[in-house]
Formats: sequence, C-alpha cells, structure tokens
Amino acid sequence: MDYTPSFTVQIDLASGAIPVPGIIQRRFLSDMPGYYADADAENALKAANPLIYEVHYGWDAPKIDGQLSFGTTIIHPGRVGDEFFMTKGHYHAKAQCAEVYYGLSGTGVLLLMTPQGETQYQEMRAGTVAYVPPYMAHRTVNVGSDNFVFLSLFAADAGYDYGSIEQSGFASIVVADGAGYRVIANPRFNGVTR
Ligand code: M6P
Ligand code: ZN
Repeated sequence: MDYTPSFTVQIDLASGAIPVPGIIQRRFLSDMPGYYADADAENALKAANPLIYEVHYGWDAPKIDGQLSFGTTIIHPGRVGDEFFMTKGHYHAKAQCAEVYYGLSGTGVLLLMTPQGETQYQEMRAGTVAYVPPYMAHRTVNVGSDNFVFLSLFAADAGYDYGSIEQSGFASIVVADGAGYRVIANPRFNGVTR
C-alpha cells in the first residue's frame, strides 16, 4: 500500500495565499469571454484585462476516488458594468459530488443552480460554511470592496464541467444595488443547462 504522507499547509487568512508548494491558477477577464451580461462593459475593460480571481490549491491531489482536493479562492473586488467579479462556475463532471466552502475574509455570494435552471444563493463571510449539494452548478461572486477569500474542499476526482455554464450562463446574476447587491435574472441565460 502506497500511503499518502500526512501534511499541513498554512493559509494566510487575510490574503488567502497558500505558500509553497503552490499550484496557482489565475483567471483574467480574457479567460472568460461572454461570461458577463454587459458586453459593452466587457469590451471597455478588454485592454486593462483585470485579474478576476485566483485559486491556490493546497496540494496536487491524485484525481482518484477517496482523495480530497482543497484550496483557497481569492476573488478580487470589481465589476463588469453592474455585475460583480465572479468565478466561471461549473458542474462537477461527476455531478453527484458535493463540495464545502468556508469563508475566510471579505463578503461574497454563492450562486447555485440545478440543471433545470432553478437558482438559489447564499451570502458568505468569514466563518460561513456553505454546502454545495450534489448535482448543482456553483459560482462565487465578490460583492464587497475587499478581496473575497474562501476555502473549498471537494472529492479529488469530482472533475469540472465548465462547458455547460459557458454555453448557457447562470440563470441569476449578482449586480450592484447602491452600496449593496441584488440577485436578478440573467438576460443572457439561454435555458436548460446540462
Ligand atoms: C472553488 C472550487 C474550485 C474552483 C474554484 C474557482 O475553489 O470550486 O474547484 O476551481 O472555486 O471556480 P471555477 O473553477 O468555477 O472557476
Ligand atoms: Zn466545484
């Protein structure tokens, strides 16, 4: 039996950074064309191409049954038009795999969607544990003026299905409303998603 050695990693709670061994994924606006509802606002930001979010994985988990992946997600503050910076969002390739999020700093909204396009949302801040149920697409949104940082924990072999969300969009979007936010229907959503 090849046992995985035990280990710890230290998360900087304010920044969300996990120092070495770091596997970091960065997503800029150019990595998510057409994801935001306001195409003109997206165009206006094209040259600046802001960094929207980063994922710092805690380790390079073997993608096999029984192993767990975890990492921090750091969504920077900002908007494309009225719509707050957000992750791409995905279903799991093994759609039955659930996931847990734990808020570390800042304020965010977790959007959830069934394959029939029914959405729910949950507000998250430091200390919030959010459960992402099986079969639901999930996307996180930074609705504050600081970084929104959370830990995620999921089956290492859950896999990612990005294509469904890329094509259909999310049925709900999160937009600025004065100093706060509101969750509204996405004008670009185009139906059943998976
Ligand atoms: C969370 C987890 C990760 C995911 C990340 C960014 O940390 O769900 O698995 O990669 O958010 O979201 P996305 O993959 O949709 O861009
Ligand atoms: Zn996931």
